[in-house]
Amino acid sequence: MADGTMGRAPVKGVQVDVAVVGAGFGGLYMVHKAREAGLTVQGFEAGGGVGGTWYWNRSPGARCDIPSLFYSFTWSEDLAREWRWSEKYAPQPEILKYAEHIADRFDLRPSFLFETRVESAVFDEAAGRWTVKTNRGDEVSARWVVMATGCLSVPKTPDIPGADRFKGETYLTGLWPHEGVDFTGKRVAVIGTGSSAIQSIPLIAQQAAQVTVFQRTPNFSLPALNSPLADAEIEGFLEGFTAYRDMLRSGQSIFPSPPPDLRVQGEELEALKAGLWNGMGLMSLSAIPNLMRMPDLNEEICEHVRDRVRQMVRDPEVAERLVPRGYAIGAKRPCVDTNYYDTFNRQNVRLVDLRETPIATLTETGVRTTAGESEFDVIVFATGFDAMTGALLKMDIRGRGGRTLGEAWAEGPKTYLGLMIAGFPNLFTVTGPGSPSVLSNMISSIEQHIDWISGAIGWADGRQVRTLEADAGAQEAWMAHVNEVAQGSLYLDAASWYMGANVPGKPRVFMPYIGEGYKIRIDQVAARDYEGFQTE
Ligand code: N01
Repeated sequence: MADGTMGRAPVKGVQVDVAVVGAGFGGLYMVHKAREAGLTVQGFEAGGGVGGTWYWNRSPGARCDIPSLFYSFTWSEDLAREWRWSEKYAPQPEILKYAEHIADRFDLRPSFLFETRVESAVFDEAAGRWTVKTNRGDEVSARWVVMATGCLSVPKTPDIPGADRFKGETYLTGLWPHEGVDFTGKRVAVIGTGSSAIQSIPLIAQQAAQVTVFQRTPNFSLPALNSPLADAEIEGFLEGFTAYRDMLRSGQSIFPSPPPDLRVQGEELEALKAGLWNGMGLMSLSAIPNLMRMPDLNEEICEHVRDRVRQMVRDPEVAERLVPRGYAIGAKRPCVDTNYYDTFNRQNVRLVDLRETPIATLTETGVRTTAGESEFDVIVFATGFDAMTGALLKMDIRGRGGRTLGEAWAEGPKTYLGLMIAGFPNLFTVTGPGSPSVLSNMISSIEQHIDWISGAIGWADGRQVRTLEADAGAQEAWMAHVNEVAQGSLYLDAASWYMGANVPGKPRVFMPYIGEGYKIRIDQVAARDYEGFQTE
């Protein structure tokens, strides 16, 4: 549903304190904080409603891979107490409703222009302001710009020969039709085996006549063991709410901080392995200390998971093809599934291993691999996103001296703390590269960043500071630190989207920050009058 901005006249000549790009969780909270501080704000959103990635990603089975109770904001205790999740892992429609509830509860929609894509943001050095332009002819001048554009919001164009030749139905998981898709009686190809595919394949297979899964790299997946949330679980969470919120605020949580340097073995290791099957998904993996720094330990866990896959899939040849190899568990984002492996025991599901028989081309009627051609009615591209930098680089962002963000990031993204970029004053990134971001609980990291950004704006405004900007030297030192802590980790060995490796031509740089105490560090920077930032 559009939010009433269709057919409107362009907004011109308006000056605001803050421009917010995106009406996902980050953009919604930022608008709330800015208004609470008495600032004028203009939000922009390409979609017809709020929700960001949860507005677009409506493919079957889409749901969060962090338990819902933790996939929640903590900044409003009232909100936490009045919102009720129905399942352990909330489905996409419910997460979207949560975003809509926040928008209504805090009356945030009037601050956004919907169906409006920001095309450029250009910094005027003389005025110390940004000019933001959109595809609807809007031109708004803002002192501050907050890019709440999401880390997984730009679906990758399928880089498959003949991708536009197929004449049947095609869908991208990241841009799913709002009215849904009826697969009944259809022959369906799914290309890709990341989280989006692993969540949707079991449901598509229940409906379609046949499903053929084209797998290039098998993924590690753990069972969600999803279930309705019992009252007692919700009450237990709410009883501990204040302590949980304080733990997040103090930066002492296991998410996003990795576990401490401990060696696990013997019974303790066996218990941690068993824990992978308890339905806590990614949280159970992150409970294994040093998983990403100890190759032997990691391989032991990989083999444990592989054995489980072999037990779940009846045909041993299919099982062997589904078993992930050649990279560490955790180095590509593991999935949390419902009946994924069991789906390959169905008569109507076939697996094509693209490592044995790569796709030669899509044809008008199907997919041709080196082993021959198969016909389909529908192709689902579950081929992923231009992650972390895609949405930012899609816009024409120009900082000091007219330098584009594309030029500044030609060798990969560079930020100070994942929050600001040298040469781009007064512009913030939410969960940007160089922060824990996609390796953390995103909603908690979004909350941390918006709190920090609001604090920085308040501090600068209180001192009549015209511009706040990451110092080039501080940024260089931070990036050196980000790279240093990543060295020796198993993340660097996998061709993952964390590394930009899934997008042809994208610089291969490990983008998230995996050091400890990130939140403590950014709070210290603020407490030291924004150490590492320059002001004018
Ligand atoms: O994308 P992906 P996704 N030919 O990049 C394959 C979040 N998310 O949308 O690995 C053939 O993981 C590609 O193969 P390979 C979550 O953070 C969360 O599934 O490059 N295959 C891979 O198998 C997740 O990690 C949820 O060899 C091609 C797949 O397509 C992130 O979003 C749900 C190909 C892409 O997998 C991205 O997930 C959904 C080609 N040309 C998503 N190009 C939750 O649970 C790509 N592939 C919260």
